[in-house]
Amino acid sequence: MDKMNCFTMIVLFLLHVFMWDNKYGALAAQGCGSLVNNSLTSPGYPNDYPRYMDCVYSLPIPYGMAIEIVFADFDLESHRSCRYDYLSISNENNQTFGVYCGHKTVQIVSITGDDAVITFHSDGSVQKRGFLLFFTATPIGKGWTREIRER
Ligand SMILES: [Ca+2]
Repeated sequence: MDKMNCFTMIVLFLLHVFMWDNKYGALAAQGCGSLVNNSLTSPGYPNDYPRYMDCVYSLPIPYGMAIEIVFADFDLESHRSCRYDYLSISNENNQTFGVYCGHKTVQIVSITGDDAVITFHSDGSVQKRGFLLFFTATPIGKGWTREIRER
């Protein structure tokens, strides 16, 4: 094999690996799951979530209410600005209520707007157990967050 042929073979091989990786990502993204009985788990939970996941979940917020999300279990790859794996909580106007990663015990996030939008992303390495979230609709300003603060 001359040098040119060898180079072509390497390029074709790398292209193949890249495309396989992309295909894997697309397949994995189909396994995002959905909200069941006001709860949401990461793909594969309580086993480690797959790599290359991009999941978006949307939940309508009843008029005059806020949605409160309780982190019953939460363990994502840790990074100080959550650039690898993250859970992002926003509403339909892209108003962000928080971006989370690492290990968290019970934490409550309150969302207002028309829809709660939850986004989960994982990158190509280091997978963790993921999350178990619970959703509750409460009248605005009378949620658990406030009750805890007033105690
Ligand atoms: Ca990761």
